Amino acid sequence: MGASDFANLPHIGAAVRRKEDYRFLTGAGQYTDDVVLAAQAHAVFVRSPHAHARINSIDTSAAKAAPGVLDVFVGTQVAADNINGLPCGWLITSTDGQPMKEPPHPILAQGKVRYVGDHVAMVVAETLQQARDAAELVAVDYDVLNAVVDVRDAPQARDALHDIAPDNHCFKWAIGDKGAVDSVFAQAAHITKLDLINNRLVPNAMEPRAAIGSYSRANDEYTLYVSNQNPHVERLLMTAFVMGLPEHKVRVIAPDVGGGFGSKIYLYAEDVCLTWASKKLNRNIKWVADRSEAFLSDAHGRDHVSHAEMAMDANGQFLAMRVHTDANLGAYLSTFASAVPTILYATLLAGQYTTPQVYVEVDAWFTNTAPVDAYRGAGRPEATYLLERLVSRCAWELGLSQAEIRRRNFITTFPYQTPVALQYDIGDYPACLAQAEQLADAAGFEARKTASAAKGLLRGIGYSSYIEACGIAPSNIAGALGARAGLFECGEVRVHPTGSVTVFTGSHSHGQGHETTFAQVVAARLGLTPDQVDVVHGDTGRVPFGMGTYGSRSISVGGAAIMKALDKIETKAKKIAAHLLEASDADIDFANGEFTVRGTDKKVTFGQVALTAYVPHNYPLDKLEPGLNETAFYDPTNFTFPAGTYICEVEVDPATGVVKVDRFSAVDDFGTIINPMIVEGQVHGGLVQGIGQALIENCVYDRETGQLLTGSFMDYAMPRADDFPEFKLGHVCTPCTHNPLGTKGCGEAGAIGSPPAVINAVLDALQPLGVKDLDMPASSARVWAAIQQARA
Ligand code: MCN
Repeated sequence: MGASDFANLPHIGAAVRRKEDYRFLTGAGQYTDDVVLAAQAHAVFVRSPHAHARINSIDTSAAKAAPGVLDVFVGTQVAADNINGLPCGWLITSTDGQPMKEPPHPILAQGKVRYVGDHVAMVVAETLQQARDAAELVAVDYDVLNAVVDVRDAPQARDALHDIAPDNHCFKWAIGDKGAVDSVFAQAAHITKLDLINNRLVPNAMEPRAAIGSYSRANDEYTLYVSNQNPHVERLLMTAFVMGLPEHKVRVIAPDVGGGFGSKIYLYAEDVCLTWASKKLNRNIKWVADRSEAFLSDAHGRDHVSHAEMAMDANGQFLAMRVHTDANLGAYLSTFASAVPTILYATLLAGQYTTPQVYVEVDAWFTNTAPVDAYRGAGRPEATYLLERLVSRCAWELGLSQAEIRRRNFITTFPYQTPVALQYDIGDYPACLAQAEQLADAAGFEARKTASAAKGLLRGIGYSSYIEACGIAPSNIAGALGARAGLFECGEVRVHPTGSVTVFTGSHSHGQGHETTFAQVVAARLGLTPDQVDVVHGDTGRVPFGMGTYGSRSISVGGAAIMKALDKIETKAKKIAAHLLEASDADIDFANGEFTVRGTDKKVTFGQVALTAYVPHNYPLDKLEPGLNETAFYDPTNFTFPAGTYICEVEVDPATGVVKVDRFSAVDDFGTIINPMIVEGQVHGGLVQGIGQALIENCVYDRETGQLLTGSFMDYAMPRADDFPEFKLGHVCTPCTHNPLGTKGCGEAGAIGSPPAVINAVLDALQPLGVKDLDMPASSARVWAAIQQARA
């Protein structure tokens, strides 16, 4: 079935209420901490209080003797049991042809700790309180070393983190033709330059990470319950790379998961420790992070320091761009850390524009901070922030409007090959901008600005035209770029004898509503209602295989795998129907849940066919197996390229520096939309995260000691509903050309497109005062300070 036929099916584009919400709203969800196994013990991790220190000794004797303690584990036992360190899933090759530096990432510290929160020991006791009390008794003798937390300080750090990276440098990577870019710059009529920082963020999923390790002596099998976004990947990494176990002996279950935003993609040390210790103690062992632990030990996001330049002709036509970025990787390489500031970042720097030449160079550094990895958007927010800030600055320097400079440079013919590897299949960027200006009432801005001025307030408008690559990705391209895994997805459609359906998907839902939207897809194809379709995910014991959820890939890759399985179901069901109707299967049509013989009024329902498949009394058994159950794997041929324009309007109080977001309009192109209500929710959530980054969220380590200064919600400001106006959303639809649903991912767009719109608006407001630059977050203190500095 083609994407345009699919878009016209019933239930597609319908705002079906989320099936999963009844469970969540009535407290019936099953999160990892809700799982209680027999004789469950509890683990507590002893974490480093220092950012960088040598471990002279660890004395666990008092802790082991404490009441209820089953054992205390340290790094030497890990090494003795040949448990490897955590692997990195993406190999980046430096410009000199050398592989990136991959220092060991032990699950319990061996000889050294490298960030505050690094894992030193695991205490297991009968009760949580006993484990906590005993953890206090673990005595660690440290020699404190100098710490480095800011990426700009990393090359000069007095004490390197890892022996194999004496200057803390992990890799230098580049894309584009430097020579060609430099020669365009040498002759350009105008060059705009910008230095900017993309602030470090803490993901803060509502449910902190949690895991239960379990071992069965009866069959020598492990089960790991874990709050995670991709259980099959977790299992693959843990078995094949870390523990050396056969995969079929480990089952990973990620039950209900209360948000992840990227931070639960990775294999973490705690997950391995619990699995390993469950066999050693022959006990089920639970660990649930408290919020302080989450701040310290979840992988963080962003943390780039960049310099960007755009070369233009006198009319504001972009001729070439060059960028240098220093990326903070934290203390160790997390699972996808190396892909974020490279493949997922630099390849997006052409944006929506025809810039013929782009050159990007990235230096990646180790620092004494928590590992940095993908966080909602992963590389693409960093690219969009840089590019869209630069583009608005170009406009201001040339005296053009923010809309006009974008319109002059938009790509309008597709497919479009960018100079940074990606090929966009389709889009309509001018249409998104035009609709966003209409929604935002851009024409009325000057009048509103005058009204604000009458109140003593400064009003500004900011534009951002983002593009992202999601639906990650073709395995062969990813492999050529360094991925150490495939990036397909798997779906199984199991039709039951009574005609209801269970779908098993390798995608994982942790807030995105898959149980509803995937059911809509199946119901649409088979002529059922979404209630007749159940969606199972998050269990390696039930789902055949999966690559999980990140990069807004689930509907476009996971959904497409289900579509392929549905094609197989339809083909087989038509054969059964043809037999029942005594016709040739070539003459059978299937629509609205009915099989008909073309040109006749003979028909049979999907339910009758399903029953026949399992009660094959009248059945072509000589040619066809009974049953109606199909599995498919889908590997996309390209990314999908959602794009849009966001317009933000702010009022700034020059006396206090307080920024109020007064209007926010977002027009996105997600191709065909399955469920507009869920998509709207995804965009709202993304916008809140992006605007949060732009205005208040900031993860700060002390530059001298390496202590995390923003380790609780008292110090790390999370956005709240009353920080925002009612968002105005609009859509343009250019269906993706290469997946059978025509969908493009929507899960990250809001977080990608919004930060530059906000900062551009604040800078626009502050222009009369001479403020030309501002880094995120534009907190009132920072804005006020920038105003004072400009006035001085
Ligand atoms: N959808 C749709 N029509 C489209 C595109 C998507 O109806 N054209 C629906 C999908 O069917 C799905 C939802 O929208 O129900 C999101 O789909 P998609 O864009 O494919 O993204 P994923 O499901 O793969 O979700 C991942 C994405 C990412 S990468 C992050 S990070 C993120 C996000 O989703 N983390 C989230 N949204 C989140 N939402 C919640 N509540 N919690 C998180 O941790």
